[in-house]
Amino acid sequence: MLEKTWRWFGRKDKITLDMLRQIGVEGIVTALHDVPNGEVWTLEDILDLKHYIESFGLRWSVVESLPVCESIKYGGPDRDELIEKYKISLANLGRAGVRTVCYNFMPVLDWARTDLAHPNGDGTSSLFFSHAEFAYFDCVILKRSGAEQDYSAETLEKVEEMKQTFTPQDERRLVDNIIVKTQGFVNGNIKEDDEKPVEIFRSLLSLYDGITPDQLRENMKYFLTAIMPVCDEWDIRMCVHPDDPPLQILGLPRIVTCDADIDWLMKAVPNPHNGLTFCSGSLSAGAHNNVTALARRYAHRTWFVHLRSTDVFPNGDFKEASHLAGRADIIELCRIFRAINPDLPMRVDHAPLMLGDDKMGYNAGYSFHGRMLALGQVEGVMAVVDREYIEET
Ligand code: DNO
Repeated sequence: MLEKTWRWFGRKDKITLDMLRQIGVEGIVTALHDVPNGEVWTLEDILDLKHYIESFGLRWSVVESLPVCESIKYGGPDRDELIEKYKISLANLGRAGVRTVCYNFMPVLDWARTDLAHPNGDGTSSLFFSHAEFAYFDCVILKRSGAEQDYSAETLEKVEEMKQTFTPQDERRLVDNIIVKTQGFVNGNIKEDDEKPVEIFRSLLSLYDGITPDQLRENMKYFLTAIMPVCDEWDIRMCVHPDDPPLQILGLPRIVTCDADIDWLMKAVPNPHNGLTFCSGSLSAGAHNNVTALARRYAHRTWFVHLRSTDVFPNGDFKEASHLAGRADIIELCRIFRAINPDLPMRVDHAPLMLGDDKMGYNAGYSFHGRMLALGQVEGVMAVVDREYIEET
């Protein structure tokens, strides 16, 4: 069976390690959330958190994330210095025996959603992405030059309609959802208490003026090539998280969105320590991706699995689905990953808000009851898949 892990946000997380061991979690996925981006993770801080996790009979299985600074992504003048610091943090993780490291190479915005509590009709709610609302944010709030060219006539028509009805509160909610609430807790660029998030965001976007996807690719290859010797020395498995959603947004270059992108990345740095976080939810949100085919193709370079699924609508909007439905066939994915590596760490990713989760102030996507139900569902799937595998081999 894949290792059952859970994303935990550190000692401040309202979902405690004591709760997690009661629901069958084996491994913890976490980060030194209090260390600002770009600063070294000291061995002392790493060991302190590791020992805390172990005192509950759990293990620190995966780092999510050791964030890559913007300057490394766009190739700023201080990138070599930042890469050196990144290498020291990696070596310290290696010394402490925490050897699977998730990161992403998405410029400015980590993941994006427009609605964090889209009603499902049964009293629960899920995360949702609306192209029209995103376009409204881009064209009307952000006022990005040339933004209109990136949207269909149908989407722009909806934006015009929204202009008639949207209140300042609606606009504030969109800003919060797109660049504040989903970003702060992932050590993103915008913090919950930033007073002018839109202005900060605009200046961050401008860092990428003139950076093409090919340039970003070169910068990613440069970064990976530079850190591989440390990864080899300490057996650190780097696993890039795909872009979520796997689409071009806000005029930014995005380079981990599809089969061709992943193929390029695996070949550009063929070292097996350059691997993937197979996030079935993110990949499934792009109608161009066949998630099962991607898993078959890249399971041998996958060091961490996020299980989640989405429903994608004809206009491209998407909603996060049950772990047993939607575009990602989680049953088949469990078969594929189980056959390649039964010890692979797996976490259920975002899940609905249910049974009072909405009142708890959890980080967007990271409910307790919703994720617990999802873990139960996936654990059941894994138990069956495991038996199938043993009987067949
Ligand atoms: C969102 C997460 C991402 C992920 C990072 C990895 O819920 O899946 O924020 O942690 O992209 O670096």
